[in-house]
Amino acid sequence: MQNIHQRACRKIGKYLKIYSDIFNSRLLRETTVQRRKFTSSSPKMAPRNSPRNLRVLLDMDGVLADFEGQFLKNFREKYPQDPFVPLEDRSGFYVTKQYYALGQDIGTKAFGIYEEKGFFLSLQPIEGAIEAAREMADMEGVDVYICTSPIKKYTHCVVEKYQWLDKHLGKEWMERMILTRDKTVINGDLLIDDKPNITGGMSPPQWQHVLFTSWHNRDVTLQGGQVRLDGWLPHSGWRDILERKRQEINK
Ligand code: UMP
Ligand code: MG
Repeated sequence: MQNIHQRACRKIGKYLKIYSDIFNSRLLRETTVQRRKFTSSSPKMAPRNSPRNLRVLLDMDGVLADFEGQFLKNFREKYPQDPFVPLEDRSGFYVTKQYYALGQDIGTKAFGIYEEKGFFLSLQPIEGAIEAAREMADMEGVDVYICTSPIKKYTHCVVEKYQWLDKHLGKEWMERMILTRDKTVINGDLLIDDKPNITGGMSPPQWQHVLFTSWHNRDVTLQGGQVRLDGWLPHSGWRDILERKRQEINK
């Protein structure tokens, strides 16, 4: 009786051993596959200390497109009898604020100028801007994005900003477009923008502000980590600003 019992136990033990061998070998195979899966994707990851691309955010109005010049031209053509603010006398970011100071009705007329259909599409490129944007986008180690705020009355503005980019820089630039009323939450290394105080939900923002000189900000004192850029012509030094930042982020 005891013999039968011992034989049965040995048999069960043998089956258990076979089962555990199968189970362990499957487990081992799966783990190896998992490990292989992980290691096969790792060559795509950048090696630890390899330099990363510099991310540049480019504003449109006042940096690529001449908002101020077109505004004045249209205002004077539409309201030749009304007082206006010559570009040399512009101060403060909001052109409408300065026109409201000339009279409530003048301010309302000023608002209407850039809310009109066709205004944003008609803006002339700022001298050297298109060439600089193209060159920047072609630079190795530099990623360029357009970062622009539409007006609240967006009907024409939003679509015309896309059309403007398509017209002057081409279809492939649609991929670079960022439309936002809050630029502080956008991730970048440099923001090239003519607005002196850019505030929003993220304080401080991740980017360094390159203040692009415009009529309204000529006399503004730089603050925080701001640097100034006086236009897009070769002597303006935009390439040096980018190069310095690229070195800084890869230190
Ligand atoms: N803008 C106004 N009022 C002004 C001047 C400009 O609403 O007096 C708008 C025009 C642009 C926006 O859509 O502000 C400026 O956009 P950025 O250049 O900051 O992206
Ligand atoms: Mg601007």
